[in-house]
Amino acid sequence: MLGKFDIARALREISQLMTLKGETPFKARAHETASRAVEQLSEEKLAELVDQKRLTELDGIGDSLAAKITELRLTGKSMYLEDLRASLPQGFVELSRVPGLGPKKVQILTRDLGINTLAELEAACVAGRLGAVKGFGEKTQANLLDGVRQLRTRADRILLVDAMVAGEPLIAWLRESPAVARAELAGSFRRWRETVADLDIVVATDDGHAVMDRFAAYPEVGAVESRGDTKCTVRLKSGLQVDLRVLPPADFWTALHHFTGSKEHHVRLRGIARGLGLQISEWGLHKLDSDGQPAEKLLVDSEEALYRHLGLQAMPPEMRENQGEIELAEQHRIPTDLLDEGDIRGFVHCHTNFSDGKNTIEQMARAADALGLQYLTITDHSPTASYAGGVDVKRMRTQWDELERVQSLVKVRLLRGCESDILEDGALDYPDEILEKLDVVIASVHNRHGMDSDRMTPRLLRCMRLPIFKIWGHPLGRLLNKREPFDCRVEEILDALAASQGAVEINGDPHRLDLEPQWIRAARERGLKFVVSCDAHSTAALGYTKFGVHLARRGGVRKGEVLNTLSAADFQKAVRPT
Ligand code: DGT
Ligand code: CA
Ligand code: CA
Ligand code: ZN
Repeated sequence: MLGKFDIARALREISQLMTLKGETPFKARAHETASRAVEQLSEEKLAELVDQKRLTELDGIGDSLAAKITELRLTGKSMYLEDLRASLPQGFVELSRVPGLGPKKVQILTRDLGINTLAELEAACVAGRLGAVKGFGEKTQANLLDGVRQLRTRADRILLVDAMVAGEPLIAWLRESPAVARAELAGSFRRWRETVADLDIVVATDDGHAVMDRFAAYPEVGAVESRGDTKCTVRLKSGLQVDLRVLPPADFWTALHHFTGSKEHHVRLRGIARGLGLQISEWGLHKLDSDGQPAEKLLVDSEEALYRHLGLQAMPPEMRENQGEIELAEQHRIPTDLLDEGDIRGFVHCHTNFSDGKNTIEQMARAADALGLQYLTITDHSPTASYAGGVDVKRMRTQWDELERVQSLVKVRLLRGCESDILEDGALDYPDEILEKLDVVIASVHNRHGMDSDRMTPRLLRCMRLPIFKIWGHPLGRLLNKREPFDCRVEEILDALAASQGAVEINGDPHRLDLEPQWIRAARERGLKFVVSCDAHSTAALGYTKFGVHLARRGGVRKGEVLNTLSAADFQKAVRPT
């Protein structure tokens, strides 16, 4: 007899296969909706509805869906699903996930080249065998090869923002259990890494088994992969793995610290501990006796306490990568005024429906008001970014009128800005007389990312040296899991910017998170100032600022180094020096 999660999963698979086969979207959606309805029932309620043939009382479940659910419940399978699976070539589902490869094309590849797996598709692309098939040019072949490789890296690590969407409700679910004294997400997630391989959760409890039962019963869990006395690993339906450790409350802080990592940071600390006759592990901090065996256990009731025992200054998780922070901690030079979410007073990089944003200036302004920020800089795209509806000079003037109108309605100070393309030769995309009338100029590369360093470096150098204050927007142009940072001599460009007038953007869009910490540190060494931005294309995306703040913290950025922690008046002066 199948439980509700297995039934829900089968219904979801039916929905997915229907979509792939090109059936009417309505039918696929009905199965998806039914799968959610089943998931939300208690097991008892499900049994009752099946027994009493009352499933059709549920919203959206008609006779045919009720029959499928009953069949799944009673026999463990669905003939409909089996037929559906059999009607699709082997490997069909996997291959359909490749961007640019629709159901029709998959069928052709399977029929003409016998391709059934991603690996076979990759090999065929590399060997140039697709060219022989009608409808598959050389360009398609190159794109599909890219697609396969993307799919592979994407499967490896997911974006932090997606991990958050998966992890936060799960933590909330655990905290609802009376057995849980404390639950926290650890690992790369807690260190705010831009991508994570899996989620790690640490729970303090006196009843580990109750916590693991609760964990395994989480509705999004697809399978329990392993379960022991202190550790349980599950895979969510999305494919994401989650590791849970349960410990007695007294060991919580050393365990949280251990599973926060990074491993490299932790290995260094263990070495330092040994030098002091101590041993740290997930199970606590112990003094070693004369035989080198753990003896007395020291009290650790916070992460600060752990660092204190080791003679080190504490630091937040974002910095724990063994990239110089241990040396700083030894010298007590970890900044005590690291940038905080609450320090940000203005949004600097925001798009509206004048270019490719979803919302109007007024909606963006009201949202900024609601969030209590002091200023909002509207920075739509410039004309060369035609794909993004770049704003020409005439419309720029219309925008200024609109800014004036909206300003009379809102509290937040509205500033005029632009995100100007850095053209191929390094020039900006507006005439000087327009640039001079703007409060804020962000200069970003949006095309020709593939230039080699010998062409990209001079392009950027020329732009950074322009005698106007510019903010270097999403500096290296990376898109996480999609596009690598472009190739250029970063230090040289930072030198040029430091010698001119300008600041560096730390872009908080979770698909970008650009600049990386190593380059943030390089910019700081040159005394450069930053703006931490959300690069919002909607009111909801104003919230991306927090990702920027934590990225900045990974690079050790202090509040005083960030221009948009200033008041509106001081910010305006800083970005428009006279
Ligand atoms: P990820 O999952 O690749 O995004 O990165 P992490 O850092 O979350 O790595 P993960 O999940 O393998 O392990 C979580 C933490 O557990 C890690 O940051 C430190 C700790 N840890 C795991 N394995 C080891 C180990 O072999 N030695 C030490 N010292 N710590 C470990
Ligand atoms: Ca992890
Ligand atoms: Ca893990
Ligand atoms: Zn941009």
